[in-house]
Amino acid sequence: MLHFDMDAFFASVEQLTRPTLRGRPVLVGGLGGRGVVAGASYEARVFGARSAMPMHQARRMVGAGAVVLPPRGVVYGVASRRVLDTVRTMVPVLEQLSFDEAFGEPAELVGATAEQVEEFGARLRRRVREETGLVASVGAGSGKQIAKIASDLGKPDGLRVIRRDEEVRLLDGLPVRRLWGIGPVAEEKLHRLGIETIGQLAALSDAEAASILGATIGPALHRLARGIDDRPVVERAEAKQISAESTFPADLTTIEQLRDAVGPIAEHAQRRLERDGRGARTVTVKLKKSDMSTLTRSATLPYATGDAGTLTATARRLLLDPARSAPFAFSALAFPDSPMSGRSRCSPTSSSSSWNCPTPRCRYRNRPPTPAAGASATTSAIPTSATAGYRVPVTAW
Ligand code: TTP
Ligand code: MG
Ligand code: MG
Repeated sequence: MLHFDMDAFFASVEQLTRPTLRGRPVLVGGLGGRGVVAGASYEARVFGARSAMPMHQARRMVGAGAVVLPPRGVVYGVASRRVLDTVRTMVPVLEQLSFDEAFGEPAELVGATAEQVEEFGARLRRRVREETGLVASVGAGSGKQIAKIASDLGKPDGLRVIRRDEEVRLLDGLPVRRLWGIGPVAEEKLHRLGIETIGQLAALSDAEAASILGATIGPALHRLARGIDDRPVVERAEAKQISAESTFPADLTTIEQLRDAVGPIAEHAQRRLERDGRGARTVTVKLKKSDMSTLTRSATLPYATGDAGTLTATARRLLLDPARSAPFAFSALAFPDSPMSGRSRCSPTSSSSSWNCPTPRCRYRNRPPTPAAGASATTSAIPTSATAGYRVPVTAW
């Protein structure tokens, strides 16, 4: 199994496209007061700057030489496709994990020696470098888990092949959290029992692992901990929709509150869109009323965009005034569609209060109620105690 992951992807694309930035500590991310670092060049990491760190902290660490840039999602998307296309010339079937990394199992490496795998990995890295100007680190091992750990160990600008006989020793010493599928909750459970390393988890019996981690995933994690990982490479369809939702502790009762509430939800979805290097054409706002019924409104832009201002403004235009309609309990915002894909299911027609969905059996087909009319129809179904306003939960999926 091979795994590649691009080195400092966002920052490297910036350095590639703006040559004066080469060799300099580049921080890509939010520039505002609460902005965080999306990507940091290795020159910036020397000072301790990392992804997900508050930008002001990273800036302070790097000092006056820091180059701080806003992310350019569309450019990273183009670079990502170029990298993937290049890798596919040598590894036709890829399982993409994010836009800068993927697994592959090239047929010509079945039964190969470690030296042959090393030669192949070096060739792959060279080709990516020549075709895209970007650096990929490559890892190889008997399964996905080990290959991903290997590419990490190879960084920066490296290649690491983990042989069968090194595998167990290497896995045993790593913290349990490094194991696929072990999140903070499982980690906490294991820590409470004094199980800190993958080796300690591997040493449990099957029954013990199942009782701690659950009968569904326990046995699978236990197998991974023992270095048994036969998961195949599976090409995935790209996610077509990026969404964010929010729940509020108290109902929202005014259009101003609702407009304010949409801001952070839209930004959250926009950041994820940007991380994927994509844009969206269709913006959907989903509102849940106090009676738990939902209302979905969409608008399709003439072009795909990743611009936060445009996406947020579009979402805000789709809102309904709670004063003129039934209160909402929940609100969600989705940016369906990758840049090139189709149109929304329900689009506002001439005005945002009148809809006519092109889909024949859609509930919004030929149904253009004004918000006020829609409101009166639904308000009657809401218990009086719940009509106070909106309560908006956030979930991301
Ligand atoms: P990573 O592959 O995790 O990181 P990286 O490519 O910057 O650095 P390296 O792999 O060499 O350690 O993520 C790829 C890109 O995803 C990264 O360049 C920026 C973006 N990203 C975020 O926006 N937020 C994050 O928290 C992380 C980890 C990455
Ligand atoms: Mg990377
Ligand atoms: Mg990555």
